[in-house]
Amino acid sequence: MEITHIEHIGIAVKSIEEHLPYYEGVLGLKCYNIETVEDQKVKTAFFKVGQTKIELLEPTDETSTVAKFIEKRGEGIHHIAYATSNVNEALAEAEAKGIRLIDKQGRPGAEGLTIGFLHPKFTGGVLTEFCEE
Ligand code: CMX
Repeated sequence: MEITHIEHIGIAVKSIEEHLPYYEGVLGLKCYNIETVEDQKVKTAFFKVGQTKIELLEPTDETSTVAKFIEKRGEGIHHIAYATSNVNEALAEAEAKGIRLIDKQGRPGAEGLTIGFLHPKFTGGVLTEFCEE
């Protein structure tokens, strides 16, 4: 696979609104998109930092995997997403190399991207996402 850059870093928060003053007022970043991803049960807020984005993830209900994460581990870094030209090929290659997949195939994510996750138990404890434009 060819990974070109870190597409985004996902950060789990209880409330996007509560954290906007830090990202905008302290770091001086601009929130350019807020979007709900029904499939993932999250509301997302995006900030650009060069080529990479920060994605705040707020659970939309208590069954969201992000709600479970916050309950167990608290707010904080949730995943790292790598940009690649072909998510399905990257997933297949990772699986062939012994990494357990969460997604066998790419699926729709925020910002019109196709996304697919690798299980954190097989990636040194970091939930890892591949993204394709
Ligand atoms: N990073 C690192 N480890 C994580 C993790 C994360 N984000 N989320 C869960 N884990 C760990 C747990 O701590 C747990 O470890 P222990 O067994 O040592 O306690 C283990 O993984 C299993 O986790 P769990 O709490 O039992 O939770 P689930 O198995 O129900 O779900 C996971 C874990 C990663 C499979 C699930 O969160 C998932 O499918 N994630 C992919 C989808 C996703 O995260 N969507 C939200 C973002 C969408 C977007 O970016 O738009």
